[in-house]
Amino acid sequence: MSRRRNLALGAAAVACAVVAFPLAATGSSSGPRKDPKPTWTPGTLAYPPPPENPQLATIHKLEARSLSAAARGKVTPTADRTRLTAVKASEARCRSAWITIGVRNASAKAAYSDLTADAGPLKVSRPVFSTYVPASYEARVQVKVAVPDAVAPGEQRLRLSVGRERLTVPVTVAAPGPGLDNLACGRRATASSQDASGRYPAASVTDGDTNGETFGVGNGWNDATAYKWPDTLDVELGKARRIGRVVLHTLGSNRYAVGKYGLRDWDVQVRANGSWTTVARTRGNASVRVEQSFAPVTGDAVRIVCLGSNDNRFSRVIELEAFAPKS
Ligand SMILES: [Ca+2]
Repeated sequence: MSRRRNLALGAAAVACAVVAFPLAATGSSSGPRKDPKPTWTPGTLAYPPPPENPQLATIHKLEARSLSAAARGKVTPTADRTRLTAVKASEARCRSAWITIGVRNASAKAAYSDLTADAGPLKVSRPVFSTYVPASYEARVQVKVAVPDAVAPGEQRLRLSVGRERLTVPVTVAAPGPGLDNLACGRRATASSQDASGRYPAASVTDGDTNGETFGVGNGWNDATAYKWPDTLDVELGKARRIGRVVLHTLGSNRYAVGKYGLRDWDVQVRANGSWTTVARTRGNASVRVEQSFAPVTGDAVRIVCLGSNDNRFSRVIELEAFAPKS
């Protein structure tokens, strides 16, 4: 299948993502012709206008049971975790953590809302998220919380606000102790092949950015040998390091579902004295983030041997992390 065909499929996926999102309420996978009518007041628009950057946000139907009595009838900030840890890593670009924040509209009317995110001395990649949210929906966006050089390990807070409604997420700035420092971050990454467009560089799998929403615009590797396996992705660690854990982030986003585009089967290998040894295996994966611990080994490079993806077409990896054992 040609590259042009591939891009066309990508465009179709975007169209489906926009047109079909009312289906999120029903869980249906039927095509656009069977879409239920929008439940919000359409006004002059057939569908709600997209958020500021549709590639970076997604809108979900609220789960009624998740609404506390206090939240009913309100527009409130949300976060996908109750606590965040950002390691003050040796490599500056990895002194950060990602979190998904959002605006939940539990009122009876659609709303335009400004979500503000303030983390004090920590830097939030997107301090203001302005979005339209239909009644009973939630709009979400991923943001990076970075730790500047001057901030010492300790406790900080991410404060989210929508109007008078507040949500605070504690943020632990951790020292890069054993098992916490990503040894792959900033290291040289190469692959058996990479897409010739330059938009899917292997080097981006060690840049500290795990956000799959920016796949295709520089973040994330895509190989160049469609339907051919295996593909390999190597990260040089610079010197022999003791490794006990690897985290692989494959493609999964609002635009590209992990169950369709994510890496499915792979081996993790470590190189010692020029020889590769398999230390972990994954089969049948459908998750964006896969963490694997194994008996600690010493090596100077980590390799992912890609054996299959969920569309059986290309290998796609957003980030690869390697850690020392925790003790
Ligand atoms: Ca990356």
